[in-house]
Amino acid sequence: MKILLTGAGGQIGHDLIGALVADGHEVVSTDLAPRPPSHAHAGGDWQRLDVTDAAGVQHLFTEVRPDLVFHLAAILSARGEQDPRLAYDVNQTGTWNVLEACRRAKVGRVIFTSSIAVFGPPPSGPLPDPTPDDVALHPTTMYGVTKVSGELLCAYYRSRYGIDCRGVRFPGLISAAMPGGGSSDYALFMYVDAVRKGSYEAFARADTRIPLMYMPDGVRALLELAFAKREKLTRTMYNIASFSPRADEIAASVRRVIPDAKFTYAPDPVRQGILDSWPKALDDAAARADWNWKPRFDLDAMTDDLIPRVRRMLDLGAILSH
Ligand code: AKB
Repeated sequence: MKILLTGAGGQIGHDLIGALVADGHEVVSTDLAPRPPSHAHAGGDWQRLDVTDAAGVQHLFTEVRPDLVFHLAAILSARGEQDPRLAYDVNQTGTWNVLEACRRAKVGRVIFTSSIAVFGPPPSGPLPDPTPDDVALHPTTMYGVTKVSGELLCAYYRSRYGIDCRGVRFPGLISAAMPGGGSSDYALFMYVDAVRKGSYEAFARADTRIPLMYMPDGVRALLELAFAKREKLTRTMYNIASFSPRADEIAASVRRVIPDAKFTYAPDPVRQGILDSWPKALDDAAARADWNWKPRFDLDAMTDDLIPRVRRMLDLGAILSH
């Protein structure tokens, strides 16, 4: 199958490209930036694409004519609060441009990567814990606002034009790749800085609890949803869940492997506010029922697998920078 990815230079693309190439697909990765050295191993073709450039998106999609598109390009929550206009342009206009190009290039299926950031505290009280798929959406960030809109656009293009657009609401994703501009990044930095410095001062409180997921489960979820039979799906967007540890529980899990690692907590008001607005845990019953979604990694299994990978990532980074 011919598969095109937008925003392939990010954290998800790093692992998704390799999985698609290994499965024998013809992969065209696109991003504003050239292929990063960290993605060099992944294979496939790499093309420059700015998703805010409607004509450029249209041209490339018509030229490539992919069967399936993974739309990953986005400005994440914390970066989006520094520059809401940029977040609007990339996430909102970019998604419109991608869906329009899919319609005109007759792309059959689009996978949209939504987020827990679509949720926010309703005026009537806190979010249900765990939070189900169908609650009123009150995002507090521009990232969340544009993800809600992206979900609605997907549903619109599905019913109006028959494009098979489907997606998942990702928890904070953790992998051996440097994240970029997310509020959930404290969780990954607890691993990265424990390995490279032996300590980390988190920008979140010790009792911060949000849904998290290890990237191998995240990539598998995208693949399973992308190739699920259409008649099995009862929804356009699905909550998916793995585990929801407090920050100090992540610290304890890291210290099982790196006993001397030290963690302190200095909450940043903006990012802590965003984290506090998100669900503590997700109810993913629909994904489990419709396409047999099930995570494989819990917190400690992720820690055991991730720390050696973070070590390799940092060693490779040191080699590349010399
Ligand atoms: C972020 O922190 O903005 C993202 C997300 C949870 O979607 N990682």
